Amino acid sequence: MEGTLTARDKVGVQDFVLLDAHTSESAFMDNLRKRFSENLIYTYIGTLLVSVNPYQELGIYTMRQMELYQGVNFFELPPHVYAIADNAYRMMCSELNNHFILISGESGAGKTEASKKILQYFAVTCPMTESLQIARDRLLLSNPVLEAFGNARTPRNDNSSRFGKYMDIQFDFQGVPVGGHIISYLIEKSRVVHQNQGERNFHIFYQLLAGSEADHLAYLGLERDPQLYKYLSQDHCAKESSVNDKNDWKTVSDAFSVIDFTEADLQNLFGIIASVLHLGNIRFQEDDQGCATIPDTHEIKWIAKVVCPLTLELSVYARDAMAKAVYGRTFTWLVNKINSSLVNKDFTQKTVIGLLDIYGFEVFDKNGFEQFCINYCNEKLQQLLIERTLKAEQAEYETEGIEWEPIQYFNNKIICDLVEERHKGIISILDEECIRPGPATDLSFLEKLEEKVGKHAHFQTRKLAGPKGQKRIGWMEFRLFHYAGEVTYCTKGFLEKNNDLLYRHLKEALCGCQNSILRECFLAAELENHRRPPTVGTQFKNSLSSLLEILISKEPSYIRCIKPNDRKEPSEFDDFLVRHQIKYLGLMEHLRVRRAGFAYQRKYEHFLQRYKSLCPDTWPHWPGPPGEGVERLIKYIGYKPEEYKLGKFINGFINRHQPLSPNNEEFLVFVRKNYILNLRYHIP
Ligand code: AOV
Ligand code: MG
Repeated sequence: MEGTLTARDKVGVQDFVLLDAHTSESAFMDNLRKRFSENLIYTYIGTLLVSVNPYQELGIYTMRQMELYQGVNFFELPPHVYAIADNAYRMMCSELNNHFILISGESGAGKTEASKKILQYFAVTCPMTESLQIARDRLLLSNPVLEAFGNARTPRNDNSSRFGKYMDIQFDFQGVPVGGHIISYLIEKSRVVHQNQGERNFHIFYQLLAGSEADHLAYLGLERDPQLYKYLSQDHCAKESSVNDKNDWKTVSDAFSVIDFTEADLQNLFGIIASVLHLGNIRFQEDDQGCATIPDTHEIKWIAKVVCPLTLELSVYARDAMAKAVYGRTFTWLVNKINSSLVNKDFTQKTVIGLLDIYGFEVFDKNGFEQFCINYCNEKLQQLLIERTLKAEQAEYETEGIEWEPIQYFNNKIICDLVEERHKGIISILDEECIRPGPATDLSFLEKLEEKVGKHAHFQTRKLAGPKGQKRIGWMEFRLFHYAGEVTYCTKGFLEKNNDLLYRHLKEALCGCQNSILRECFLAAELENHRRPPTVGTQFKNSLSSLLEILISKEPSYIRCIKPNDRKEPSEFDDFLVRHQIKYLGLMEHLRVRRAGFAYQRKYEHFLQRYKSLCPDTWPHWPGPPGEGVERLIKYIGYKPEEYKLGKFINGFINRHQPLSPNNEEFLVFVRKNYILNLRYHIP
């Protein structure tokens, strides 16, 4: 039929499951590209949402859109991040359980934007009482504050998250948002003292200089021009057109007043930010004995307002270590402070929706300890996704005795182990080098790696490089073959950053200083504790493992973000780049499992509760075991046998002779993939 394009030809299908049975990667790509060119950035794979960063405002996040998605069945409207949010919310309300929404994808793919849209959706659409409006506002306004202190420009993203963020939004039994809690993960504090080509320091420094009143700046001893500050002028890109520091300062200041920060808090907080800038401008000179002296004590005066006394023996290293420690701990203080304003003690029975927005996988020209941690974190989340979708789902069919043709996928557990395994993984090897007596260096660490994991299939160094023709690896470098691609890391700085030590006399100075925030951050007890604190790598590993525990106990929703091009350009769809992401995100495998599997799975009792009104036998109440009620219900609706499967009744048989027990939870109903689409028409 030449010349007549059907809607489907033009805009593709909104759920990849609806593509032809033997979908190839090219067909997948075609569908995504087609939709992207029509500004349709969202597509489902079943209930998973694939999102392509449009790099432009599309007008799809209006109040009207939010109202549209509210309480509507998942597949009835075009795919949207609001549908994911709404679905999680409805399920939480009806099943009274906890959920999380995991947003993943590489740096610049749109995770943070998605998480903000979700939070806004809840803020606007959830029921609200007057007394709880403040809780809602605080939840919303915690975002600009944390972004100011925790985000920065990188070559990949002008507003790149440099910390990981997990936020619980807490709801009461009526679905009213009543409070929240934020956990932050490893902020990249080295950025405070050093930025690579094309990067900036954290936004807050520029915002303060650009937006603050003249007399406030004078009070802090600061000038407006960021170029005057060593920590802000390393790459001459202090002025970044796409970031509006002056306006953002206004947003952040307004937010502070809502989140319960007092004048004194703010004075102390910006005293610290200013002192970090002054600290960076301290210059040292060598005297006759080879010791460092400070020729110009101008800056010291300003810092001494905060920290006193400073000795003259500071080296550049100590100076930078101090700036990093001060900033890092202040950030933690900030998160705690925000948390205390989000606490709501009036509600004990709460359910939550957790939002996870971390730093995405990243590869730069030079990759250090920070990229190593960030990419390891991404491996862990990919692992969680695999475990919970590809692996768990297939295993479940097996235990439920449902026929199944296994689908192969790459399991990145092997890379997680390479990094984190006890006594054997890279983090353990690094820790050993950090604590062993004798001279350990970044080079000796590399040699240990070669000795201990040199033969690992996902590891390489120059010495043990694989076949010829591969990209060069430098003398101080090692390469990891991550699930998302290869990254070459330079070991320079690994030991120091993992140790993260601060000279004792600096700590003493900070413990005794006037600034009450710093006094909270640097407790005197720390000076008396002579045990070595866990290294940064080990702390991060432990915090990720607790994060996974938090997530595993909740019902998941997934958003997979894709970056359409490397130039931050709208309407540009780089086939090579997108295809690579589809591959490593495992989207084809996910589609195969989804298609062969069952689109809709619910525990018997939940299914019955939801649909019992469709059948006179089960309405208003089914007296028998839920599994039998479900059987009766689907027979009545007229499902054909090939359109659904019921999970094993093993527990059912036992339960029939026993009082109802939590084991009833094990009953599962599997409904054939397209069926839930039809089912909705039956709903009265
Ligand atoms: P990220 O969170 O995934 O990267 P962001 O969410 O910060 O990426 O997105 C990067 C930029 O892309 C944003 O600043 C927006 O300009 C644009 N963008 C993303 N999503 C949308 C959207 N839905 N509509 C319009 N523009 C969008 V990182 O934090 O770097 O991993 O560490
Ligand atoms: Mg982000």
